[in-house]
Amino acid sequence: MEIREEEFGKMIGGRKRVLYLCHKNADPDALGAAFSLREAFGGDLAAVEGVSKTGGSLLEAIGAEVLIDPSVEEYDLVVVVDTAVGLQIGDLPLKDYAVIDHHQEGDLLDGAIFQIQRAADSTSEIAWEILDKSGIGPSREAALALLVGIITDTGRFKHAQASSFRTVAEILERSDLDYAEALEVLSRVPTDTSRRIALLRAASRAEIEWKGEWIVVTSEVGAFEGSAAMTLVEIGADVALVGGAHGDLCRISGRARRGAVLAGLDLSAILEEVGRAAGGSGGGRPPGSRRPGGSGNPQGDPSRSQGSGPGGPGRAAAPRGRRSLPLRPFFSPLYAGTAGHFLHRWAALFSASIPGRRSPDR
Ligand SMILES: [Mn+2]
Repeated sequence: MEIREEEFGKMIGGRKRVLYLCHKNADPDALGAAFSLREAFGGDLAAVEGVSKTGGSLLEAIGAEVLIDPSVEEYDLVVVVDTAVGLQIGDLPLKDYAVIDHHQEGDLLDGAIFQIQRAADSTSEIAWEILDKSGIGPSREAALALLVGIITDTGRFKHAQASSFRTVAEILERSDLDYAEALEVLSRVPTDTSRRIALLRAASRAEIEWKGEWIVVTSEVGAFEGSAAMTLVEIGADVALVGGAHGDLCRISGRARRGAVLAGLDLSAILEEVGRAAGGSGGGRPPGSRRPGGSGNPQGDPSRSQGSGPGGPGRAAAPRGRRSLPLRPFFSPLYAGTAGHFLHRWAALFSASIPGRRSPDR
């Protein structure tokens, strides 16, 4: 059941033990939203498997502890935060649970007691609205956590809509925080050598193909597929697909240049089609597209368009100008062979599906 932000308190009210559960490798957006809700409504804060480096830096700044892989059966209600995809929480068997998320539809929505899932730049923004509509003023720590969540999920406002700026202004006005304090949290994140190496490897292993007038680049790395794909787009690809093997799964992240998306390239739709051809399952649509008349969102930054979660790649084709939501990377069973082998199959299917339209140069 989809509920409104102001109904959250009522929905959570009768539950004695509530767990706010963040996805694997919990980032500041998941942690910020979960922490502020936990603080406002009571309960425990947890993440599956662990938190990201930036997430760790945030936790240190706000002095919060997170339970890692707690026994979910001990809780009356589990609120899954910042994902609606079962695989992102290790396919935990959940009985009574809710979802608060800003991503595309996911497999967790069907069984949820209630959910708030809408197109927003971050889950932190939704959490802020829940607090605001409930008349709850967040602590300094919660305000800082939400702020860092919004900053990181918008790529430091590179992909931000007006509502994110508005929320940040509200947070700053109502807390005695300086914006610089949030930036300070982020500057404390240790430089990740393995990430730099992954990006350099992605560049050195890049295979470049002209598809019509598009430059399609594929590469393979051991980790940081999303960052690697973004880097390849930044240095010249119209479309970048980067794969990596993770156990018996292949994780593929795609990125497209903004100009290419504006010219009509819908990476998510293509990935969905390719995913079906490659044996994946169907994908979801952004929450806004479920409602008649659409969400009326302004154009987001399509360059963050990715393949999607384990429910399948991509979402339904978005009309030109529709906001592109941050989708999850695509996971697919890794058949015989390496990620590279699999990626080539993907790239070939992808190339066959890509429209031969030229982006305006910008
Ligand atoms: Mn998020």
